[in-house]
Parts: sequence; structure tokens; C-alpha cells
Amino acid sequence: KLASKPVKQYTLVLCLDRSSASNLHTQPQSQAQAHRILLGYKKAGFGAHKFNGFGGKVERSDSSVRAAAARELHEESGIWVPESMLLRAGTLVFDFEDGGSAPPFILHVSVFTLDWKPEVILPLDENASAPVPPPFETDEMIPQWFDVHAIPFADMWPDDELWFPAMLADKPFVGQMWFAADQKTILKSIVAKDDSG
Ligand code: 6OG
Repeated sequence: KLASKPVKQYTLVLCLDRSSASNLHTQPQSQAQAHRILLGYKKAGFGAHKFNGFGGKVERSDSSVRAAAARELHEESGIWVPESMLLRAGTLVFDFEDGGSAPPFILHVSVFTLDWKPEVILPLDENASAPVPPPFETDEMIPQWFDVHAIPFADMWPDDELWFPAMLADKPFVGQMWFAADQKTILKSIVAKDDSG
């Protein structure tokens, strides 16, 4: 039986650091593989005590999904960049089995990457007065850089292991995951390339 549930739009932004001494002289940075990724440890709410990218629900007041992604990135990490710097990486759809505290709606998550360059962070007054430059701890997240070979998958949503390889290889992807009500078990998943864009 096909479920009919509302679909809610979400965003997720992963910051990738492609600059490194070894990459620098061999290839343009835009094509270099990321060697570090910025994740945030979520302090409370949905997905609490997990590492994840920065993101959240698209609000009616957001002018676009990309604008929502830029807003959430700023709210959760202090990073404020022109929204045009957010690159569309993929789309994920999460459907939870009924029961428990699992969301009674389908999450449609637009995933973006941001090529991390400290110089592009816009100087907001708010940031200028901050004790440290972004990324910094916010009410929701504690940002932390990880080597791409040491991503803490055991402390992340279990789907991440399925699509991070495509994202880190700059391959557009679409994925759908069906979670059990325990919000831990993936009952079924599909990850595919998306060359349509
Ligand atoms: P707020 O509750 O913070 O938005 N999100 C997921 N991310 C991953 N990697 N896997 C999942 O598997 C996820 N479900 C939701 C979307 C929630 C944030 O968490 C992401 C949003 O960025 C189920 O407003």
C-alpha cells in the first residue's frame, strides 16, 4: 500500500575544504578532491547528538530553497556566504515507518556543498563582534572539521555512508531511504546518479 503523507522541504549544507599543500600545485582547486569536511554536532532536536551538515526546514519566508540553505548554514555555524556559492550536490528523500517519535511526513532534503574559502565569508556586524571567526558554536551545533578519511559515520545518520562517497567525488546523486520507526534501521534504500542537472 502506498502511503500518502505530506512532504516537507529541508536543506543540508556540507562545507568542503579543497585547499591543501599537495593539491595546490597539481590541479585547479575547483577540481581538487576535498581533504577536510566541516560537520556540526547537533546539540538538541531532531538528530540530536549526531554529526551532520548544517540545514533545516525551508520556511515560507525563504525566497528559495537555496536561500533557506544559506540562512540555516548561518544560523547553525555562523558562516554567511552569498547563496550563489552553494552548489547543488544531490537530493535525498527520507520516509519513516509510522510509530514512535518518527516524523509523520516525508523529508525532501536538498543537499548543497560549499567550497570553503575563509575569505568569502561575508563580514556581518554580528560576526565582526564574535569572539572567533566562523564557523563557531551556536545554539544548535558545534562545528568540527574532519579529515575525509576519518568521517565519524558511527555518530551520524546511517544513510550518510550511502551518499557521502558520491558527494565527496562531486557526482550528483539522488537517494531515497525508508527508515523503521526506531529512526535507526534503514529498511530499504536507493542511491542513484543524477546527471539530469
Ligand atoms: P532541523 O530539525 O535541524 O532540520 N536530516 C537528515 N540528514 C541526514 N544526513 N540524514 C537524515 O536521515 C536526516 N533527516 C533530516 C535535514 C533537520 C536537519 O537534518 C537533516 C536538516 O538539515 C533521516 O530544522
